[in-house]
Formats: sequence, structure tokens, C-alpha cells
Amino acid sequence: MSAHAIILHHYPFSPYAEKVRLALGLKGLDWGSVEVAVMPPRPLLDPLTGGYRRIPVLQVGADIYCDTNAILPALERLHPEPSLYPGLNSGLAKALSFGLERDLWLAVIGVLVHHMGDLPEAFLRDRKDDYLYVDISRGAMEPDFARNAQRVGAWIAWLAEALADGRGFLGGDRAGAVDLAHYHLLSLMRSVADPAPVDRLLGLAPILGWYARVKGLGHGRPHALTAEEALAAARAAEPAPIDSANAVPDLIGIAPGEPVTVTPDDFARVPVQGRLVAIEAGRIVIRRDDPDLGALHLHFPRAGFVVAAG
Ligand SMILES: N[C@@H](CCC(=O)N[C@@H](CS)C(=O)NCC(=O)O)C(=O)O
Repeated sequence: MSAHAIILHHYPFSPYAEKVRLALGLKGLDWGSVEVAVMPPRPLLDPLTGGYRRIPVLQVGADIYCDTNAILPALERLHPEPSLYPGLNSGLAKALSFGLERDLWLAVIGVLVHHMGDLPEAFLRDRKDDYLYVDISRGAMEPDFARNAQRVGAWIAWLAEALADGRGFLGGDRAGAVDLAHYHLLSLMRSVADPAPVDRLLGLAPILGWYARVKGLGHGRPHALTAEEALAAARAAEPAPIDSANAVPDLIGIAPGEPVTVTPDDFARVPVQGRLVAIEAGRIVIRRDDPDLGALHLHFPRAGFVVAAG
């Protein structure tokens, strides 16, 4: 395995991971697949992420990309063609995906549990205590079902409107990141044994052709990798250099080299500690020095994360 091999830490049921698997498919890439547990403890992933607990995580040697909004731009930088941003301006695609996922994530879970029923008790407890801070049991979500369905339905109407001229994908005749963002949320709601009631509820019939085309992108060429092999890849590599010319003007009064925490501002708000490397237009990079793995760069999207001194 080359030191610059792409490694994805993920589990099959994760819709955000599905967004990345499809991006790897769109780009036709080879990648190492490390399957992680659906809930912590994840003792062989934590040394790479410094405690960031969400899935998926992408690794390229000693560079660790947390959050799909950091992962997709990284794949685009590393493998520009075919692009994840065809037709649609890349800034619009990133902003639209962010707004969509922010607005719909809990509503999508509400629609899912309405059709699926309860998930295992330990899973519900983990998600409530350490991830969503919301009880996602069917009983707790059901009073909000109509509101959630309505919220999802509004976005689906926009999706159908955008596809109504017969285009293959949102940006034209080639799939892109914004297709993947819509697809993965729909795929979670449709992951029930019989998706027909979901399709009827949300009026999905006119867009199922688009859905099948996005699914058809596939996952590229994954090969199974152990977590130990992924750790060895980090140990053997140095983080890729960061060009300080890309830094944006300082808005927070923290200089490169100073200790910081980076924390998601929505779910699983676990602070990750390191030293600031750079804040660029679209990403925050921090360095962690792990006694076993050596230097690591952790990359986070700028939107949706709080950087603080400490
Ligand atoms: N904004 C994040 C959201 C990621 C996310 O919420 N992932 C879910 C799985 S699809 C998760 O981490 N669930 C809790 C867990 O697996 O520990 C991203 O784009 O990567």
C-alpha cells in the first residue's frame, strides 16, 4: 500500500459515509476500507482523530480528514478529474449541501424511525447521550413526524423542480457533490425493508430515475484494510505540506503554532486539541503529535466547527 493511499474509516449503514463512497465511485478510485463499529468505543480510530467521533473519516497517510465537507474537497484536490463539481459552481454546491444536511438531518431520522420502528436500546442511548443530544426512539420522535415529513418534503419539491427539465443530474449531465448530498439523505429514509410507503409519502416517483443513476455511480474499488494497517500508514507518513499563502486573514486572534481546540457546533461536540497550522477559506488544519504515530494533520471544514484557544 502506498503512503498516499486513500483510506476510509466507515461502516456500511452510515449515510454520510455513503456520500463519500459514492464520491470515490464517481472518481473511480482505489481505496482501503476500514470498517469501524457503529458506536464507540473505537480505540484504533481515536489516535488518528484525537477524539472527533463522527463517521466517516478519510485518511491519506498522516493527513486525517474529519467531516464529509472536508473529505470531498480533499478528494477533489488529490484527484481533480472527474470533478465532484461539474456544471454547478463549486461554492454553490458546497453551500447548498451544507444547508440541506443541516436543515434535514434530524427530520430525516424522524421519517426513518416512523417507518422502521425502534433501533436497539444501546444505540438509542449512545445517539442521545453522545451524538445528537435528542432521543430518536420512535415514541419520542413520533409527535414531530408530520413536521419532519413536511420539512423533508419541501426540499424534495426543490429537488424535483431542479430535475424537471429532464437533466440527468443536478449540475447537468454529470453527477456531482450536490447529487450525493441529496442522495445519501434519501437513501437513509429508503433503507427500510419496503421503501414504497416512503416513496409515496414524499412523492419520490418522479425522481427515482435520478436516484438510480446516482446509486449507479458505485463505490470505486475498495479493498479491506485492518485498523492496524491504517495506523501503520499514518506512522510511516509525514503530513502533506500546507502552503501558508492560502491562509485567510485572522478573524479569531490565534496564530499558527498556538494550541487550539476544534469542536463541531452541532452534533458530537467533542473538542479536538492540537496546534493551529492554518485556517484557509474552506478548511481548518491542526497538528497533533501522537507518541506512537508521530505528527498528524487533522483537517476540518471551516463551516460547522468552532476554533478556540486552548
Ligand atoms: N457533518 C458530518 C456528519 C457526520 C455524521 O453525523 N455521521 C454519522 C453517521 S452517518 C455519525 O457520526 N453518527 C455517530 C457515529 O457513527 O458515531 C459530516 O458531513 O461528516
